[in-house]
Amino acid sequence: MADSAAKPDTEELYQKAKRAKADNDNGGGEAGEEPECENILSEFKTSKVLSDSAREKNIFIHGKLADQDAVVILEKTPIREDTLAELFTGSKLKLEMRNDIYSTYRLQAPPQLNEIKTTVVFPATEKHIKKYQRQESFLVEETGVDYQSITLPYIQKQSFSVQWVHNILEKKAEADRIVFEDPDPTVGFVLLPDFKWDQKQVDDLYLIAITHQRGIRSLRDLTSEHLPLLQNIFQKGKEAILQRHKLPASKLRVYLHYQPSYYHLHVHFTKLGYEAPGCGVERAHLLADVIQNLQSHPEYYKTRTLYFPLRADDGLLSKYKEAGRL
Ligand code: M7G
Repeated sequence: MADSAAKPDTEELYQKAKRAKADNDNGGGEAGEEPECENILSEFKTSKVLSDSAREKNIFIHGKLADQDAVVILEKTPIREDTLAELFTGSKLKLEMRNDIYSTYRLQAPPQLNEIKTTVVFPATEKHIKKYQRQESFLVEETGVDYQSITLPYIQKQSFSVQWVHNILEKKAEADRIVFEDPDPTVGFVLLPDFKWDQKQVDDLYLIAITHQRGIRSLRDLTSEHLPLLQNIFQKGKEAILQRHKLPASKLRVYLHYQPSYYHLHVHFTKLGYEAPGCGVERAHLLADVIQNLQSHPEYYKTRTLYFPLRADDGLLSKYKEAGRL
């Protein structure tokens, strides 16, 4: 085995994957086929399962890649109606049991119909590892004053980097995935698939609209001044999704998270009926309600008490405990 000095660093690891992608793009590969990249996960060493769910068929793993912390999320994808014919004709079937009119099998599908959606966070920070760790949550009550004295100082020091957001806005990443863009610096935004969505079926449709305007951290920063921005995102986001995905506004759940994980204003567009993580009433605020609240009270979100869940080992929860607010 190679010693640690010979192991690839972060950049090298991604360059390896990129080189393999470029080789694939240039030569061979049938039209419409996605390029393969080198399997950087062959070097992944599992440290701990952070959480898993038999029902949701996913697993969140903390481990090491090139001696650095990484989080890998594996998720089985839904079975699509348009692949059924290929699934039935192209699979191997192994009988498990037969009893009267009942029988169960293990169906071994062709590899292209048996993919696992994989997300890699690398290098992962301590905060990423905590985010994916299954934990008990506690509901926090935050007044406007609490926000200023407890929450704001904490998030100014402790929040996740929004480099990935800037990369999208500056077309340094995911440019080919953009569904719609309004480039206006004040009311403009970029609409693109959330990385939780593999875009294979609309049943779990999930897009995010990211504002071009920087410096709006969250719901708390919004005032009636931002109504044109919010109305623009709502209107044009719905139109773009109707055009691209044939889903009318009556099938959409459009909302903001409070607290978000990333403090650069963005809006979630998900399919109604899809139980997206974080769509519960304790975290999701419908954009339609946000707009109405600001129309009737310009400083609504500066003054209201807001409620949100925090996980047991969230540093912000400790701040609320220290302040005797919990
Ligand atoms: P949030 O409300 O700040 O936090 O939403 P949450 O992750 O706790 O929901 C941020 C949204 O951006 C989430 O739905 C993420 O899945 C999504 N997201 C995060 N990252 C790092 C990326 C990314 O790199 N690309 C894309 N397209 N979406 C991302």
